[in-house]
Amino acid sequence: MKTFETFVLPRRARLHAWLVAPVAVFAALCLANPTVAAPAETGDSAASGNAGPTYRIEIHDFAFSPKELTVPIGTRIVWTNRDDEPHTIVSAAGAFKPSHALDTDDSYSAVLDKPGTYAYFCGIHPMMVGKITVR
Ligand SMILES: [Cu+2]
Repeated sequence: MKTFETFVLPRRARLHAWLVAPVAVFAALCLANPTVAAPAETGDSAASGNAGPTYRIEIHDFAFSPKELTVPIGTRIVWTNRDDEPHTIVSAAGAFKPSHALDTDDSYSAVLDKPGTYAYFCGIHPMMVGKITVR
């Protein structure tokens, strides 16, 4: 069974590569001029590049819970499969990358950084649908 970490770490590692160079330059500038305080560079929002909140959607008995959700711009949505059956998360409009098949207790996340309505479904069981409104 894949864990949440095996999914998240490679993504973090890629993001880390994006962040390291500018952070290193900024740190060098701060060392050269000690009156400028260095920002904290640890923590989830710094590492992921999104400062928004996190909302969780669970999959129970072939249904997303909550099925509909309204969230602020920049929210990270984390879906977790609590069924014994695999499920996937697919954006109806291709607004985010489809998930792999989630095993039991496996999670998938996407950051929704544009306002609008995001309809999604399970690619294995297309009758499983959900909707997120971002504003
Ligand atoms: Cu499914």
